[in-house]
Amino acid sequence: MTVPASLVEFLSQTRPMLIGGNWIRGASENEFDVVNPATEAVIARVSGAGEADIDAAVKAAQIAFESGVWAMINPYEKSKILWRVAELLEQNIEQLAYLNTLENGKPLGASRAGDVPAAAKTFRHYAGLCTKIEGKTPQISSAPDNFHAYTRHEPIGVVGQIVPWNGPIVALSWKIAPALAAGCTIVFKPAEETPLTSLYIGQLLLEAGVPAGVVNIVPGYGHIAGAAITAHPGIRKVSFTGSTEVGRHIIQSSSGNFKKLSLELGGKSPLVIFADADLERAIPAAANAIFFNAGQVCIAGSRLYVEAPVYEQVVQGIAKIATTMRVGPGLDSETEMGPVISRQQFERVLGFIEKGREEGARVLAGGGRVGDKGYFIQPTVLGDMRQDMTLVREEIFGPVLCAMKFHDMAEIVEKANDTDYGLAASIWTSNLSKAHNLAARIEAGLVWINCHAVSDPSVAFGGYKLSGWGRENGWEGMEQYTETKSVIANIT
Ligand code: TXE
Repeated sequence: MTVPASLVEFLSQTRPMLIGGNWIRGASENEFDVVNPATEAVIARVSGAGEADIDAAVKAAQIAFESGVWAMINPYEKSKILWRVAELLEQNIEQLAYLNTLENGKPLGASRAGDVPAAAKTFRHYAGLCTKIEGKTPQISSAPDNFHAYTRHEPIGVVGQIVPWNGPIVALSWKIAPALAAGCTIVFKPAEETPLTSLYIGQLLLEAGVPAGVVNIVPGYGHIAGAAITAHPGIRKVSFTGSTEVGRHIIQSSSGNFKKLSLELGGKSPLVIFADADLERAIPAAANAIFFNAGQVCIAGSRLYVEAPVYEQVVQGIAKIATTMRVGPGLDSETEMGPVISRQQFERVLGFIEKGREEGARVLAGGGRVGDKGYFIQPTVLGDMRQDMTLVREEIFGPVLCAMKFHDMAEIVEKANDTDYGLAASIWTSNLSKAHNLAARIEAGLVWINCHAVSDPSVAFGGYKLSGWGRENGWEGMEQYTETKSVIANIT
C-alpha cells in the first residue's frame, strides 16, 4: 500500500514538537527515527524533546493554565471543543488509521474499526462530562444546623502524561480528554516508537479550538523527556501508562514536589473457562484475548485456566486458531495479526518462549518467528504450565498463551490471585452464581463475565497490586485531574 497523498508531506519532513501552540524543532541530537515494525524500514524522523524543551512546554502549559484561557472558560464552550475533536478524529480516520498501522504494526482494519472510533468516543464522553462536574454537601455531624459544608472539584493545574506504544491513539484520548474536561493544561509525551499519531492529533486539537499552550506534545526518549517531566517542579500530577518497572521509577522521581500520580501498569490477567461454558464462544474469545495486537495489550488474557474435563478440547481449539492465523504486515488486508513493536520486544518475547521450553512448557502452537524480515512472531500456545514458571509470573507482552488446568472453585481463586498483578480477569461459565461469586473474589480492577477486553469511556479502568494506582475512564478518570476543596461556612 502506498502512502496516502495527504500524508506524504507529513512523513517526509522531520516532525516538530508542539509547544505553546507552535511547531518547534528541538536540538538535532535529540532527533530520532520511527521504524515500521513490519519492514524494519525508517518511516519518519521526529524532533525529540530535551530537558530545555520540556521546561519550555511546562512554562507554556503554566501560562495557559494561569491565564484561564482553558480552566475558566464556560464549560459549554469546552464541551463543544472536545466534541469537535471527536468529529475531526472521525474526519481524519483514514490518515490516522494508516499512521497507527505504520508505526504500531496492527492490522489496518483494527486501527480503522477500533482505535480511531474508540478515541472519538472518549472525547465525546468527556465533552459530556465538562458540564457535569459536581461536589458533595456533607453534613457536619456535630452541628448540622450551624454549618453548611460543600466540596468543589478544581483542576489540578499542569499535568504530565506519558504513554506507551501499544495503542497510541486510544492512550492519548484516555489521557487528554479527561484532563481537558477537568480544566487542566497538559504536557503529553508519546512513546518514542509511536509519536506520529500523537503529532497528527496535535494538529487536530489546534484546529478544534484548543487554545495554544493547553496541550503540548513532546515526543522523546523516556530517560530524557519522560524523566524531565516526572522531575519537573512545575507539574502537579503525572499520569503514566507503561511498564511496572518504569512506574516504580516514576514514583521516586516525582516525589520532589509530591506530584499526584496515576499509574496504569502491567498485567498478567487470568482467563478462566469452566466446563459448563459455551465453548464455541469461549475458545475464539480466548484466542483473541491473547493474539489481538500481537498480545501487546495490558489486559491480554495471558494466563488461561481451564476446568479439567474440557482442558484438552479448549487448548487444542485455541492451538488450531493459532496455527491458521494469518500473520503479516498490518497494511495487508489479509492480515489477522501484525508484528510486535520493535527489535527489543521481538527479542524479549522470543527469549521468554525459549525460557518456557527450558522450564518444561509443551509447545502446542507457534514458538518461533515468522519470516526473516520484520518483527513477526507466531501465535504461540504453551500447555502444561505451572504457577512457578517465569512465563506464568512475568508479563510477556507478546502473542504467547500459558495454559493450565484447574479442578474446583477454591483452586481457581487461589491460582487466579497468585500473581503480583491485578489488572483484569475474565470468567466463562453458564452458571451465573458461580460467575458472580468468582468475580467478587478475584483481585483485579476489571472482571468480565463471558466476554474479554470490553472497555468503555464510562467504565473505570485500572488495577490492583503492581498493576498500578488510580483509575482511567468514567467519572474517576476525570476526578483524578481535580483537587477536592472542602468549604465550611458558619451559618448561625
Ligand atoms: O515500556 P516503558 P517499554 C511492559 C511490557 C513490555 C515492557 C517494556 O511488559 O514488554 O513494559 O516496554 C516512557 N521516566 N509494558 O520498555 O519503558 C517511555 O518513553 C519517564 C506494559 O516500551 O514503560 C514510554 O513513553 N518515562 C504496558 C513509556 O514510558 C519513561 C505498556 C512506556 O515505556 C521512562 C508498555 C522514565 N525513566 C509496556 N522510561 C501496559 N501493560 O500497558 C521510559 N519512559
